[in-house]
Order: sequence, then C-alpha cells, then structure tokens
Amino acid sequence: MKTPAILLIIITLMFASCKNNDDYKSFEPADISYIKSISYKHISIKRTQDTINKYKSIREPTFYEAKFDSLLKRYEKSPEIVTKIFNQFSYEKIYGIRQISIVRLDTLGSVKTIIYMDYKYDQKMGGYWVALSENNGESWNNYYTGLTKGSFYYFKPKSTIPLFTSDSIIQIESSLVRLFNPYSLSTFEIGEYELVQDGLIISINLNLLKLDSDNDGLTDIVEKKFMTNPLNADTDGDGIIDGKDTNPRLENIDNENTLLYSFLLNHSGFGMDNDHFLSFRKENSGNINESIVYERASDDKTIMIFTDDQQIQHISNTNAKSIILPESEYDSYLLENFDTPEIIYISPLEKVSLFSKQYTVCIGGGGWSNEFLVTKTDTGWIIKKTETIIE
Ligand SMILES: [Ca+2]
Ligand SMILES: [Ca+2]
Ligand SMILES: [Ca+2]
Repeated sequence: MKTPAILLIIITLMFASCKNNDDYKSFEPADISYIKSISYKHISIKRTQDTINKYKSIREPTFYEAKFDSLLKRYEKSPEIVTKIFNQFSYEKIYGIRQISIVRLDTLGSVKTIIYMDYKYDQKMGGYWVALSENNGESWNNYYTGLTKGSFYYFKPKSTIPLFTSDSIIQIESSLVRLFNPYSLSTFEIGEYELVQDGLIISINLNLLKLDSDNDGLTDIVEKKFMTNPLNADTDGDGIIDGKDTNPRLENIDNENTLLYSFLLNHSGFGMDNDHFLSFRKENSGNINESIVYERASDDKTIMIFTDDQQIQHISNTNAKSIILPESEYDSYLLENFDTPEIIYISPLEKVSLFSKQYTVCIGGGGWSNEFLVTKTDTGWIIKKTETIIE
C-alpha cells in the first residue's frame, strides 16, 4: 500500500509530539544542608579529618584512566598499540565485573568483596554496587547500595584502608560531592562535580544491604528505587511477586493495546525495516516480509516509563523489568533517587484520522526515537516503522 502524500504530512505533524526526555533544563546544584541531612539505614558516615578543601573541584583518575595514562607514556610513538591494548583491557573482567567498573576489591579469609559501578539503575551517573563471595570467588551475589555516584558520594578508588572492619561491615574512604554541571545523554556531557566534604569513611552494613523484608527477591534498597512496597511481596496484587513481575507496580493486563506496546518495547524498533504483523493470537505472528532483525531487550534490563496512559501502565510480558510511574512523579522521583534506570518514552496511540484504524505511536529513549504507523485489523496489528531519529 502506498501512503498518499497528504497522509504523510499529517503523520509528520503528529509525530512532532513524540517527545524525548529532557535533560535537566534548569539545573541547580543541590543544597549543601540537604546533602548533609540525607541518611540511609544501611549507611553510617564517620569523619576522618576536618574539611580542608572546601568546594575545590575534584576529579581523581579512575583505575582505568590511570592505566591508560601509563600506556600512553610507554607507547608514545605507536598509538595503535595503545588503542589495541585499551580495547582489550576495557572488556577484561574480574569475577564477571568489567575491570573499568571496579572501585575496590578486598578479601577477608574466604570472603571477597568488590565495590563497583553499574549503570543498570542509574543510567546517567552510575550507581555503587557491592559484589560478595563467601567461597573465595566461586559464586557471587550482587547488591545495589542505593548510592548514586556524585549524588552525593564519591568512593575513592585509591584508598588504602581495608574494606572489611568486621564480617558484616565494609568501609570505604569517601567524599561528599555535588554535581555542578549535569550529565546529558544527548550531548554526551559526562558531568562534573565539586567537593562538599572530604575525609569521610562510609560504612555499609552488609546485613541491611542484603535485607529483603518481604522475601520477594528484591532487596528493600532496590524496592525503594523501584517504588514498590518493601513489606508486600506482591505490590500490585496481581499474583506475581515483585521480583518476578515485569511490571511490578501495576497490574498486568493482556489486551490488544498492551500487546502492541509490549511488542514495541521488547524490540525497540531497531533493525525493524520491514512491516511486521503482530497477531492478537501470539502463535500466528510473523513477518510480512522476510529478514526482520530484532534487538530484544534483555531479561536482566530495567527501564522506567513515566506515563498517564492507562493502557501503557498495564503492559505485560515485557522482556525488561518496567517501572511505571505517573508523569507527575518525575520530579519527585529524581529528588529522592537522583538518577533513574533507562527512561523510555512511549506515546499513546494517536489516530491518524477520525475514522481510520491507523494510529501513530512513538517510542524513544535517551537520544533516540522510533516512529511507527500501526493499523489494526480484525486479527492483529500491521506495524510499519516510519522514522528513526538518533540525536
Ligand atoms: Ca523485597
Ligand atoms: Ca515487595
Ligand atoms: Ca505483582
């Protein structure tokens, strides 16, 4: 079917409403008294010395950068060697964790611990995680600390004090910092921060870090990040426990619209160059044309969606864990959590014209969006990708 020119114009106009998540437009550094007033049950902060360098800008080289610098010096005349080593090195892993992410690694008897960065729940700044092994590195458990890098903690990779103080407390030399130049995914700004208070030791209580009060597979700390109930194993009461629920805050509902939204989320639209037929009866779905390549979101992935659309709120069967909040909660969420998992925007279906069964729908994330024209038939959806925008 050929799309008439006039329809294309209408579609283009409608797609103009496909908004992306704005980066911080009116960014202001956090208030210092606020930063100092924040407390966490599993964290205690001690002072090692008085603050000397108030508001001095700091940026310590990471382990990764330090190694890269030394390579540059050594192979000054052959940059191709540096690039080669650099590429190998950046994928090297220690106990399953990429070396470049590791802040500290320490051992106490047969217990090993690694403090590292992960962007899973903190897409822009990265969050601090703790990996623990009680059998000398044979098997590991990974725990989110709830602390975001730069908001307002900075763990010092060069610290020499031992991590363990007892078998249930680890400690790390830290500073309180605050962002003064925000991160931006669309302009690739990495963000800069300034020192608020130096000379601190942050202790993490491992028992509280691991605590899963309602035994649903998510720690209390992760439930705070997900805005699920840490004292109720099934927050939305739909029979699926929070740890297994792909949409843990809101009931999963299977209908023609949630099926479409979930499909678009699962495939993100990348590589979908041909029309696709999505049957209302799953087993009959297939390609209208051959050669369709999907990029499926991984089961391990977490995304956030801020939407007031009731259909999108009740999506089910997504591959990624989807944390869905009303649009009005965006600001308050950031105020409490400082950073988010990857935010995905899906527009509600918009009718192309009053009587047609054609709709436009847009799905996007940080710096990208895909636009679709979808047609509802008696047996399923015909999905046609109309545009991809990568900023
Ligand atoms: Ca739990
Ligand atoms: Ca729960
Ligand atoms: Ca549930």
